[in-house]
Amino acid sequence: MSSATDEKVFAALNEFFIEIPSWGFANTGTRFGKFQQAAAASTIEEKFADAAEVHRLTGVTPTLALHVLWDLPNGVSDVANIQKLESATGIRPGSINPNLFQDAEYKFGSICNPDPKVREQALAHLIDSVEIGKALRSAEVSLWIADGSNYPGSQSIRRRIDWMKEVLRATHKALGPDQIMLVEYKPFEPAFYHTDIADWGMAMELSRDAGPQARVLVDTGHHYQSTNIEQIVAWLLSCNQLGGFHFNDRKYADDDLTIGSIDPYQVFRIFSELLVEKTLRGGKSFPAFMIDQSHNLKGKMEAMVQTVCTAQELFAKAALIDQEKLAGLQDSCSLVEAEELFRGAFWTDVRPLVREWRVARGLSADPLAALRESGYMEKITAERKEKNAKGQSSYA
Ligand code: PSV
Ligand code: MN
Ligand code: MN
Repeated sequence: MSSATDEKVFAALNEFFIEIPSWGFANTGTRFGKFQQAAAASTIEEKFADAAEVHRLTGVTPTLALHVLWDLPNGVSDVANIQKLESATGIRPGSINPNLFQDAEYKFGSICNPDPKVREQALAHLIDSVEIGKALRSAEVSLWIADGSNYPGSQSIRRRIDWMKEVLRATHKALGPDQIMLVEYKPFEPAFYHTDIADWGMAMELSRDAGPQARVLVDTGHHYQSTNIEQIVAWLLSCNQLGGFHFNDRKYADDDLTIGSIDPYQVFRIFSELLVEKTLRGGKSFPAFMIDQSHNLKGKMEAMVQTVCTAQELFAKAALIDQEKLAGLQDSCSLVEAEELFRGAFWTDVRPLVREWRVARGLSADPLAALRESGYMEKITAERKEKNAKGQSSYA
């Protein structure tokens, strides 16, 4: 590899940061059951400690996404505790994720519920989440709306659009100048007939309608099979509506598997679109990169470190693409040459270069090996096993 290419990849890696989710450290499961892991985090203190360890090892995860109900169950009153943890660990609170899907009153929806009182309650929670974000100086408020219905004719899709627009406009009004409201979409689950925000078109319309500080959040697991996600990314970039990503991989539905474990080429193609924006179209910054995974079989610490390293490697591969040369080949319709250039970057083993980049920053060349050697997992297993055996968790 030439040193100019090395420098290009190093420069790209210097700009690569990815947020990790608090819920990725907690005991989760499937709808069939929960497998308790002895080392899982069950308190916000433990989640911050685990996040700090991932950041110490990888150097690229300075922020932790927070889920309001799970991490700040008392809402704004819990802000002081989060600030204390921020000072103690150096990990900054990341995106604030309101929770409008768990409480019994949301059985028939939250911001789309036919009952105006429930919609009001949902709006109050969204505004609380915005206030939490302000107090914590966190930029993103990430909205995933689980609303939908299970049977045709059982709900008015049309009226629910109006209700949703009203609430999202009101939420946008509450934003501070440095905040951004992200609208996430998902085609199904928990609802199985219609979901109120099912795809990027709906999310973009809602985001545009809500106001200038709203954007779309793309969760890679929230599409039908074979959807061309990089094309959605290109469109959102073109419309200046891309706000962030929830990265994960899947084989079947919203499986929340490790990034790139099933289809690494897809992540590479998404990163390539983002790098085109940056290198050829004057893009100033990347949208927010966030992980949205919860592992119920893999150890949580190992899964998180493995995820971050994989994301970095796929980003480095995409940074190898000579985008100017590729644009020339595309213009001359040199199909095979263009494809080979693209594919060639994907098949290049960048791991030695990423290791070099880590060492140059005083990090361990192999964060996963460093985690295993650090004794951290043994320590948290010993500290937490009794509590976890009793089945306590942040979901309790
Ligand atoms: C829903 O499937 C989702 O992707 C949303 O982003 C939630 O906030 C997250 O998972 C955790 O439940
Ligand atoms: Mn998500
Ligand atoms: Mn999801």
